Order: sequence, then structure tokens, then C-alpha cells
Amino acid sequence: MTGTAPLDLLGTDHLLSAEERDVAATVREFVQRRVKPFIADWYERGEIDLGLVKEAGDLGLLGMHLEGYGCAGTNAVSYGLACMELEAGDSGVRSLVSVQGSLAMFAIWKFGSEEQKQTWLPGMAAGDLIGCFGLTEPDFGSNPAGMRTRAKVDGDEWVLDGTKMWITNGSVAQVAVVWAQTDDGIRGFVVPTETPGFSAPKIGRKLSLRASVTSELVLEGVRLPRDAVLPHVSGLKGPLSCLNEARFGIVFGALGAARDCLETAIDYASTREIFNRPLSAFQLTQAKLADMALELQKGFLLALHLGRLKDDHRLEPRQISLGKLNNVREALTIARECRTILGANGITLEYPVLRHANNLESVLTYEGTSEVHQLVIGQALTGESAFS
Ligand code: TGC
Ligand code: FAD
Repeated sequence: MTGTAPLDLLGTDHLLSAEERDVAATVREFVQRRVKPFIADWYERGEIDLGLVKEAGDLGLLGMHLEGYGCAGTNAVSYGLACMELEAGDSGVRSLVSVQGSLAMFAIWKFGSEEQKQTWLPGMAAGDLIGCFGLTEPDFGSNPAGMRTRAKVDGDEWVLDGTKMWITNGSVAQVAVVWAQTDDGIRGFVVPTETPGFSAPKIGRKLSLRASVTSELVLEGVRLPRDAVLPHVSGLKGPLSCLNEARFGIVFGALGAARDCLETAIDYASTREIFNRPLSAFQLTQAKLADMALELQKGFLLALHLGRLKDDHRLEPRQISLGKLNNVREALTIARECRTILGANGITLEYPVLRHANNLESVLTYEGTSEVHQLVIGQALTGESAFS
């Protein structure tokens, strides 16, 4: 069972290779065993079992679409399917894997020196080291070009000052990829989090993505050697290239949350008796279920198409924007609709639907808000940038 199965009315499973189906089945089993029995408690307590990181490393999920340095080197579709299965557990678990592999590891893998790669990537792939990715600042989220974090050369060293905000895994990371303004434009820095002047207070009181660590990064006179800079990129295209990778994972991932909601709603509707009949026998319920199954399957075809383009090295950022905008928006609509089918039971942690819906509010915002992706698509259609 892969893709949107068992809701796979279109038979999309046959569009996947045996290897892709194996990856999805392995991750689905992992989520069934290591996430689903515990996630309600983690969510309620606002924490996540960090033992998952090592286990995800053992399964080859960290940086799984990267080649070399202990990474599994799968194709993009397999990575997408893994994200889908992880997010069927919880968006926080998928986030942990995306930030590690697609943001922190990808930045080092793509733009790092050979020494940086050898130092960090094998440990990160194995799950022995956790990475985070610091782009957003308190006053610059959608517009990272305005960032105020600054790196200056002082003798043989860089000195970093600034604040990053909403950084996944910040407080639990051993290494942070931090983007900062320099005299040569925006550059990326590999920052061991034990460096004096670096701190990462946890952000609390979240109502979404509770099973995920979210932090502020504070850099006060953080001194790094000159070779801490990522040598092979300068400018905003550095971090934005990393975002392409993570956004691609979300195109698949959000569908996992939606699938889990829809499976739950169908199961609930078939056992819940209303007016002396199963809720699933009412036409209004069936219309809701049919519309949701349709959107889920359309979303999967879109994701798979983008995955095949990516494996063919033809995927463009504006196409990723189409996928992220559609699939997260539809997943959130499905989660909310499923919540109505569960009635009052739907508001509890006994069922996953409101947890998924709340998580998807974050997914709608991070990795480019819906509005940012609409504007990227608008620019592709009109040739006019609405950003500047
Ligand atoms: P603009 O002037 O258009 O471009 C600046 C330079 O960047 C290049 N570029 C890209 N390169 C690679 N991939 C892309 N998607 C790119 N988009 C643009 C562009 O070619 C140019 O290069 P060059 O060589 O000419 O200098 O940039 P802009 O300032 O107008 O901004 C465009 C905009 C708004 C789309 C961009 O800033 C944006 O995407 N903003 C959203 C920020 C965002 O998504 N932040 C996410 C932070 S990380 C996160 O949320 C992690 S969540 C945890 C999890 O994933 O689980
Ligand atoms: P703003 O940019 O202030 O946007 C506010 C509103 O204005 C939004 O609706 C937005 O769409 C809209 N808007 C913005 N520009 C325009 C425009 N031109 N026209 C019309 N409307 C516009 N960041 C990281 O760097 N690393 C991480 O690991 C990370 N993890 C995150 C984890 C969580 C749980 C969350 C919630 C966020 C995380 N982020 C991370 C930050 C995330 O990327 C930002 O929240 C996001 O980019 C939006 O920035 P903002 O919150 O400052 O909103």
C-alpha cells in the first residue's frame, strides 16, 4: 500500500516502481510503530521523542535523496513518498526530517567545502548530529532579503551578530546553518551550536506543530574561523535553493496528513450511528468523502508529476510553488472537513484530525506562505513581480 492507498480509486499505485513502493511501505510501518501510538501524548506535552532522529538515520531517511557522505541516494519520488508517510504520522515528524535533510544537510552538501561535508554530513545522515536552518528573522519572514543578521570579518575570523526566529530544531541542534549579510551579499555559515555567543531559546505556547521543537537563534559576537562560510554560493539564491528541496517534500507530505484524516473520517462515519443509520450512509456525508478523495488523488498526481520532473532535473521553482500552494491548501481543507464528520469527537486528541489541521496551519505558513506562492505563480503568468 503506497501513495494515497487504500483510498487510491485511480490506481496511482501502479505509477510507482517496486523500489518506491518499498520505501513507502517501510516508512509507513515505522510511523505505525514509532509515531502513531505516542503522538497524541507528545503533542499534548509539546515535545517529540528525539530518539526518532537516530532511528530515522538508521532507516536512511536523513538526507535520503542526497548522494555520498552516508546518504541513501534515493530518487526524488521516494523521498516524497517518505515525507508523505511521515506526515501521515504528524507534520512535526516530517518537519524534523525535512529540516535535517533538505535544509541543513542540503545546504552543506550543495554549497559546502569538502572539509565541511566530511565533518558534518555522515553524522547528520546517521542521526548522530541534528542540524537546523536559520533564515527567518523576527522582522523578515516572507522577505528574507531584508535580514539584519550580519557577519563581519575580523582578522582570521568571522563575527556573527543577529537573531533568527521560528527555527525548527534550533534548541536541540549541534549545528546551525545560518544565513547572514556580508560585504559580499548574503552568505551561509556553518555554526557549531556550542560556539560561545550562540544560544537558542525554545519558543513555547504553540497551538500548532506542538510535536516539534521551534526556537529563536541568538547570535551575540559569535566568532567562527574564516572557513566556516559556505564557499560555493552567495546571494539569496543560496537559501532559496535549499527551500526548493524542502518545499518539494511538503508537496507530498501534506497529502499524508490529509490521507490520515480521510481514513479516520471514513472509518468513523461507517461505525457512528446517526438517526438509526450509519453516518456513512447519508448522501451529504458521501458527497464530502467523494470530494475529499478526489482532491487527495489530484494532489497525489500533481506531486508525482513534480517528482518525475525533479528526477529528470527539469523541476522549476514556480512548479514547486504550484504544488506547495495546492497540496497544503487542499490538505488543510480536507482536515477541517473531516473534523466536521467526527463531530465533537473531532476536537479531541483521541483522533488525529484536529491535530493535523492545526499542524497544517504552520505548513501553510512556513516554506513560503500561500500568498508568497500565489505571487510566484502570478509573476510566472504576468511577468510582473509583486514583491518589489
Ligand atoms: P528575487 O529577487 O526574485 O531572487 C533573488 C535571487 O534568488 C533567486 N531565486 C531562487 N533561486 C533558487 N530557488 C528559488 N526558488 C528562487 N527564487 C529566486 C533569483 O534568481 C535571484 O538570483 P540572482 O542570482 O539573480 O541574485 O527575490 P525576492 O527578494 O524578490 O524574493 C522572492 C521570494 C519572496 C519568492 C522569496 O524571498 C521567498 O521565497 N520568500 C519566502 C521565504 C521562505 O519561504 N522562508 C522559509 C524559511 S525556512 C522554513 O520555513 C522551514 S520550515 C520547517 C520545515 O520545512 O519543516
Ligand atoms: P510575514 O512574512 O510577516 O507574513 C505575514 C502575512 O503577510 C502572511 O499572510 C504573508 O503571506 C503576507 N504577505 C507577505 N508578503 C506579502 C506580499 N508581498 N503580498 C501580500 N501578502 C504578503 N524559518 C526558518 O528559517 N527555519 C525554520 O526551520 C523554520 N521553521 C518554522 C517552523 C514553524 C512551526 C513555523 C510556524 C515557522 C517556521 N519558520 C522557519 C519561519 C517561516 O518560514 C516563516 O514564518 C514564513 O516564511 C512567514 O514569515 P512570517 O511568519 O514572518 O510572516
